[in-house]
Amino acid sequence: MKASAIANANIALVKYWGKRNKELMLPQTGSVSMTTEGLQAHTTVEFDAKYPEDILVVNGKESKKGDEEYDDYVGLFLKVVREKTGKDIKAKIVSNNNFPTAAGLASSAAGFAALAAAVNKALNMGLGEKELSMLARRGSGSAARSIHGGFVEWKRGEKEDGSDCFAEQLFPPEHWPDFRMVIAVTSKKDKKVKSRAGMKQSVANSPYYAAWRDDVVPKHIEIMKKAIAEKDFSTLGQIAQSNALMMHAVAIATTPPVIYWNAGTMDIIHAVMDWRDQGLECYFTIDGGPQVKILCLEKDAEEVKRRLKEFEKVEDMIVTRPGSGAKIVEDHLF
Ligand code: 2P0
Repeated sequence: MKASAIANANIALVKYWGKRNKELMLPQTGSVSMTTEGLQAHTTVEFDAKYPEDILVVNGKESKKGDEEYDDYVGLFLKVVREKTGKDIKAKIVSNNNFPTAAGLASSAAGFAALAAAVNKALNMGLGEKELSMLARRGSGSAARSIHGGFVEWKRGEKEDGSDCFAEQLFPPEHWPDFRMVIAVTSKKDKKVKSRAGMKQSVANSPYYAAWRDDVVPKHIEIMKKAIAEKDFSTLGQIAQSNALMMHAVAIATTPPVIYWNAGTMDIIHAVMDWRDQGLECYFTIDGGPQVKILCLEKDAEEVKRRLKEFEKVEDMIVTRPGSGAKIVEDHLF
């Protein structure tokens, strides 16, 4: 009853910001993402009666029942697994990320996609990709998307029980091999407001929430899917950038305000717009943290990197491309 899996983080091109059902982790809207290559979580899980209680070790930091990290995330997820399988054996979980956690690099997406895949194998649950996506969703909404590689749509679904709420691959990574994201890391510190809390507040009181949910996202999803299918980079970039700004407008207008940007974020936003005016075609997107992800094509990635290097506030740069979905590996972490 031991298994390991790896999964990559995904970056949303049309964002998920808000739930309609907290327990089942059902989103207010659908979303579209790209699974990255190499921004990876590697997770090993073992269910064994020798463990008196669940133990979680993420990037070397241990937590268990009573700790926020366990209670609010993995503890809730294991409860779902135990309800589904009827097995109440305790587990040890070890997970490592090769990128900064909790700073807007979607660490929970990669982590829960890897954990869901590993648990499916360890407990012999026999879940197919659709069910696996729904299981990952119960750990963290965006994890539903990291089950798949390439370009992915997480469907909102209509049913109250969540049985039509899962992610599907739109196109595999090979569809667009010269697509790139250059991630400018402007801070490696943990963010103050987790996405989960921020989006909850936005649904509750952002005056722009209804417009985001009813007007913006459904329209952006349709345009985005067509742009991906046609490899229309200009349309994809414009919509991704506009969608990110609108999500942040919703968040910023929340009480208390949810502001993820720092001074470095702002500098890069302006720079990217200037570069585009000068003929370097690139666009930005930003998630629940201060990092800026710059979308470009392979031919321009080196130039984007070269220009970013001139920013003192850029602590690190990561270049990624469309990557693969969650997979089982034989390499156990303990
Ligand atoms: C996204 N984000 O679509 C959006 C954009 C952040 C900004 O999904 O509560 O960690 O675990 O479902 O998935 C981050 O939120 O939140 C996220 P939960 P999650 O990528």
